[in-house]
Formats: sequence, C-alpha cells, structure tokens
Amino acid sequence: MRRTGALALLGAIAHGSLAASESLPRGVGPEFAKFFESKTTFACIGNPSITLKASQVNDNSCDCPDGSDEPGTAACANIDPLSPEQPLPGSVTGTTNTTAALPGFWCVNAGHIGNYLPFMYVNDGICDYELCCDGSDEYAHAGGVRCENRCDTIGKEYRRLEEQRRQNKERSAKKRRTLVKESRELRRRVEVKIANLKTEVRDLDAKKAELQAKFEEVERSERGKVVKSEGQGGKLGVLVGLAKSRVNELRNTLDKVMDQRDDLQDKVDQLEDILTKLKEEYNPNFNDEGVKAAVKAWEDYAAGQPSEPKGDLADSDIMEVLKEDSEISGINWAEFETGEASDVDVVYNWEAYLPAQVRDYVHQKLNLLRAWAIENGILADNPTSGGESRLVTAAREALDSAKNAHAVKLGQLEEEQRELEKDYGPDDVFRALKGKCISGEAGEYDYELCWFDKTTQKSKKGHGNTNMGNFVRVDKVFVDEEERLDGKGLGKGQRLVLRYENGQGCWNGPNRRTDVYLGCAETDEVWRTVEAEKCVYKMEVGSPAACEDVQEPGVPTKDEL
Ligand code: MAN
Repeated sequence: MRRTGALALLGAIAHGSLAASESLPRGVGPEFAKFFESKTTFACIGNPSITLKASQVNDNSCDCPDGSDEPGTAACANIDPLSPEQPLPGSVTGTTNTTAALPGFWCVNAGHIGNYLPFMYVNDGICDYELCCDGSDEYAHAGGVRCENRCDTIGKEYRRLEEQRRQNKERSAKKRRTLVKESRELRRRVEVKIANLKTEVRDLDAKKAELQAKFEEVERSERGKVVKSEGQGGKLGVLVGLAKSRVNELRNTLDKVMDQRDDLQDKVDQLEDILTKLKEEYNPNFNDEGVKAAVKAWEDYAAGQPSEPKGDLADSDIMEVLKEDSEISGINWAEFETGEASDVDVVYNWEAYLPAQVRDYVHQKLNLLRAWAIENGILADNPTSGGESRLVTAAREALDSAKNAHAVKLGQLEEEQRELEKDYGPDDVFRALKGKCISGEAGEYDYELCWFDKTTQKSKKGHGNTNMGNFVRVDKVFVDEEERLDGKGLGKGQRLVLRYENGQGCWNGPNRRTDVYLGCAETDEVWRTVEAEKCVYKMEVGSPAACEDVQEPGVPTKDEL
C-alpha cells in the first residue's frame, strides 16, 4: 500500500456510495454513466465528434484526446492530472497538458465509499486499499497480485472513526456555544458599563460647565474687591481688620505693663519692709545723723501714703480687658467681618429693591461692567494671586475636582469602548477566553499563549522568559495540511490565525512575533510550537472557539431571526 499527499487529497473528494451499474464498463464513475450507455458506439466526452466502436472502450489503447475511452485501464494515465508530469512519446496529444475528461478509475467500494484512483495505479501490482478497498484496481492480477475485498472491515472502522469524529465535533460545538454565550454576557456587561459611564460623563460634563460658569461669575465679582488685611469686606472690612489688630496690640502691651507693675510693686514692698525694720530697730541714743534723717524721711513718706489702695482701676477690670475678644466678651469682630460687601457692592446696594428676575439680569450686567472696568484699569483688581478670596478658591477647587472626575470617567469610557470594538473573532467567541493562558512544551522551552494578550517563551533551564509578541489582530489563512490520526492538526481549509507582534528584539534581527494557527478541538491546547524562521514562531493550537459555527438543533439561525 502506498499513499502520497495527492492521493490523500483524492480520498478527500470521495463520492457517495453510488455504485456504477453492472452493465457499465469497468472504472466508470456514476456521474459519467450516461456517456457509456450505447452498446455499439462511444463518443469521446470532450471531443464528441470523435466516435469509436464500443469495443474500443477499455481496450488498453488511448484513442480519445481526453482519455475518456479508457476509464478502466492505465492506458491514458499520461493525461491523468493526478499522474506525475511525463510527456510520453506515445501520448495522443504529445503533451500532458491535455485536460482529462475522467477524474480517475472508479472503485465501487461496496460496503464503504466509492472513490476515484489515479489511472497510473490501475494494475500496477499494488493494492491501494486506502482508495480502493474492494481491490478492483488490480483486476488483471499483474505480477500475480490478488487484492482481496476489504471494504467490510475498512468501512466499519471508517464508520467508527467517523462517528467518533462526529461526536467530538458535537461536543466541541457545544463548548463553542457555551463560549459564545459567555462572550455575549461579557459583551452585555461592557455595554451596561459603557451606558453607565456615558451617563456619568454627561452628568459630570454638565456639572463641569455649571462650576465653570460659577467660578467665572465668582471670580468676576471678587475681582472688584479691595484687598484686605484680614480678608473680609470692603473699606469697612479694612477698618475692622486694622482695629482688631490694633486692639490686640494694645492688649498685649497692657499685659506686659501689668507684669512690670507687679514686679515693681514687689520691689517697693521689699524696700518698705527694710525701712520699717530700720525705723523699729535703730538706736536713737547713737547719734548718727544719716540714720536719723533716713528714719525721718521714711516716717514722712509713710504718713503721706493712703491707707487703702486707689480703687479707680481694679485688677479685675484689667483682667477683663485682657480677656480675648469673643462672642461673649469684649468685641465680637465676626459680626463686622461676615459682610462680603465690596466698595462697589455698597454703591449698588439698590439692586436689592429690584424684582428678583430684573435683579439677576441687572446683577449680571453689573458684574460684566465691573469686569470690563477692571480689565480697562478703571477699577482696582486683586493685585496678587495670594489675595484670591476663599470664595474664588473654593469655586476653583470645585471646578478642578469636577474636571478631574470628568477626565477619569472619560478615560474609563474610552477604554471600555475600545474593548467593545475589539475584534474577538466570529460571534465574538474569543471574548470569553481573554485573560486565560495555556502552554505546551517544545525542546528546551515551554511556550505560553495568553489569549488576546501575549505569547511567551519560557526557558526550562531557568534562563528567564522571552516575549514572543503582543496580540494585534485576527486573520484568516487557507491551510492545507494532512489530517492527523489524533485529530490535533489544522487539516485543510480556512483557519483563524491570531497575530502576535512586536515581541522582544531578536539578537541582530527583528522583534519576535508569533502566528497562532487555530484548529477545532474539544479543549484549549497548544498542540505544537516551532520556530519557523529565526524569531518567527508558529503555534498550532486547538480550541472549541475555533470550531465551526454549528447550530444547535432547534435553534433558529441568524438569518432566520
Ligand atoms: C533565544 C530564543 C530562540 C531565538 C534566539 C535568537 O535563544 O529566543 O528562540 O532563536 O534567542 O537569538
């Protein structure tokens, strides 16, 4: 038995189990039966003007230019497109470019699946059971070869494997449907998040505009105010501020004077004690003129002192004055400070007498006028930014925090929108896999695939990890690879390819990149990884997400919805 890629391909175009009628010449496939109905003549299929005798069919001589007169022999194998190129000297056309009318020798394969075999394998002494399980291709027993009919066994095994494949496919499709459902839910959540963020951004936008207007308004109205020592009011405010600091100054001075007075009083008391003692203890018989004069002066001083201390400034009164001003003692400065009126506000106090709607309008106009006057140097502006009123600061801070909140929310909204628009493959199916990773080993490395994120080469010897690319897009590529017995292969057809690019730079070369080819499988698995060329990696990966979109029985298709 032998087979090549070309033969396997032929196997893939197996026809239904239609068997050619008994009366047909050997090797005629069911779809060509009509050309061989006549018992007397045969017209070449591609050149009907060339008519042959019925006996010339399968007479082992290639008479028709398209080879249609030899469906059951290898006589026209030279024009068989499945035969190797071989301009045979004996060929009718002299070239192998002639289009053959028949696809090959038809093996009926009763009990299995009828199939075409390349003409060059007819009677070549080899049993080609893969294509011709009934052994009819070796009918002439060339070299004594006899090919028994094995269609029963082969057909049975084929059907078993087919059933297994069908069940695998069904299980994989079911898993895919689950993934699609999960993806749909994830998408819905992102959509809800976006809707909420949009509302929040809209609200913050309005708030921002409102605070912007408020800030401008406050700033304008504050700009006309005179700068004050304690930060309040107009001229009155300035006066209050000055008075307050003056009073505090005097109170501090008084406090110090009181301390000095007490010190001096202590000294006076000490001296008086000394002189009293002198007067009482000196010896009058001792004729000391200096002592006598001092005692006399002390007696005169003591006689001139009042018996009670002067009562017009009691210590308690002074202590009262020294108490700090507050709502309950001294001056309540706050009462004078709360008025925010500026000089100009005082002038325009008459606004209060206007009806509310007119007042707002007039107030606005006056504010504009004030701002204009400031801008044109007619009214004084706050000279330094340090002089900004608390009102303006508060308005500015409120505006800044609204601006920040707005920018943060807008950033989140844009990120979610990008996430929603990202291509997650057909039916959005890969959305459910995002953030998950799988890996498989090859040689000295483990290769990791993180869905829609990055691919990584991990050294088994602990030499560290290498980024093999970051996800960029999903592509579709036609592949043609031999089916594998374990099913872990890409097979033939359009396959999804995830492109990962801009990985770690390759020494003396480009950045690493990975093409992740996806095949249908029941579980996510890295089948194999190869370095196709330096720093360009090819991963073959199985996943239910890559399976065909097989509809659940009873579930309406998209078109039916
Ligand atoms: C490392 C690995 C290889 C790669 C070379 C390039 O050894 O990433 O896959 O080919 O670097 O220098």
